Amino acid sequence: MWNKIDCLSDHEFICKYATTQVSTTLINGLSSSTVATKATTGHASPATTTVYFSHGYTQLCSDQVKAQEQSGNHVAQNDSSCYVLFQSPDEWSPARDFCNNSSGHMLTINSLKEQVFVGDFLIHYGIRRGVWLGLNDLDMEGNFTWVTGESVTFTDWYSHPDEDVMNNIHDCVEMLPAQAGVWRSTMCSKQGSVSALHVVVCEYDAIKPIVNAIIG
Ligand SMILES: [Ca+2]
Ligand SMILES: [Ca+2]
Repeated sequence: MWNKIDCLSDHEFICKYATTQVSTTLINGLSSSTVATKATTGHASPATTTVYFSHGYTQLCSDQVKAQEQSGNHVAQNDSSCYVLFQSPDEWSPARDFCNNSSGHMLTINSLKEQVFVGDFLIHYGIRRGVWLGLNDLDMEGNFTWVTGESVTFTDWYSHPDEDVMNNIHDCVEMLPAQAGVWRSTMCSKQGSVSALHVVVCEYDAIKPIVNAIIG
């Protein structure tokens, strides 16, 4: 029940604040210097840039992803995604199905920040081989799309697309961590003596934390 009373009398009071979503960038405590460097130079150099990947931070990953970490697979979390590194399957289509069947999807790079983070993650664990991206032009030559249906908002092609991308043999895309994480179109599967040996990164949604900010 409410009651009208003199405004000068002593009372307890309660303050109400808006609910705030935690910025995972702040949780990670990471700097943006790597992103700035890459934006300036075109490609980040792992030898000279700040490490953006925060080793061991997986608190916002699902129990399923944490179980992968317990099994010995390398796991990382950044912003709204968690990433798990697998050494197989080697060919693109089985790798895509493998990620889908584990309630995730093949790695999609949607921003410069994600590109730098994943590049640092791979370098941290000494990955030199090509890493499959969930990007392909299997349906229409030259029209590259993500397996998730996400818009293509960022690319980091190794060379001019006309030189390397627009052909009917190279319909899948790999990231090359040993070459500053640049992307290159390549064959989706083993052809003759050419191996399709690749590393697979599956991407999963991270848990979105909600905290109530309580001030003084
Ligand atoms: Ca992504
Ligand atoms: Ca193609």
